[in-house]
Amino acid sequence: MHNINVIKGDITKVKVDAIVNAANTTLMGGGGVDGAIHRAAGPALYNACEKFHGCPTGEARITGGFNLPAEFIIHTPGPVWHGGDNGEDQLLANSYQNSLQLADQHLCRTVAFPSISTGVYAFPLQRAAKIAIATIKNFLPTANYVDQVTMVCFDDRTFAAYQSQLY
Ligand code: AR6
Repeated sequence: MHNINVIKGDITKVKVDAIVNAANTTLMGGGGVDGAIHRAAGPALYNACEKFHGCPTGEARITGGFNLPAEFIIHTPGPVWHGGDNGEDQLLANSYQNSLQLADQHLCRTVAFPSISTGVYAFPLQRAAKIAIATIKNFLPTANYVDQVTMVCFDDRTFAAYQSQLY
């Protein structure tokens, strides 16, 4: 009923209308999935991101996909985990919600996310997975175009956490 699927893989290889990047507020690249996306997309992505002059946590910005199979890349800085009493849950939900809204505004049907904030930013995995899946489930019935959302998990532990939230 909900068109959400969870796969294990590398998000730079996924052919969807838009992939989401777990960026930082500079939007100028970094490690983790952000580094992988910038390497795979090519240097033109850096030039495109420069024009935004950064992005606040929980908001999202869109660029082309350049050398990626995806048509668009949506960049969102998730929250850094500071113990959970600093608005982290809401900011993480905002990252998913604002990314999905931007995808829908750009007429995207298929969107893929990495596990935002659960790497370098240290957001607890189960808690992040719960927020991510709930936000996507709530969004889908309101969408005009987005009808398939894929969580692309890089390792078994992440895959298991998101998979467990589907049911
Ligand atoms: N495909 C899918 N998932 C991946 C890939 C990939 N190619 N590579 C890593 N992951 P992280 P964050 C997973 O640290 O916690 C960057 O430096 C990874 O295993 O990339 O939001 C930014 O510039 C983990 O499950 O993002 C920021 O400074 C998940 O992606 C900061 O890190 C997220 O881990 C953002 O930290």
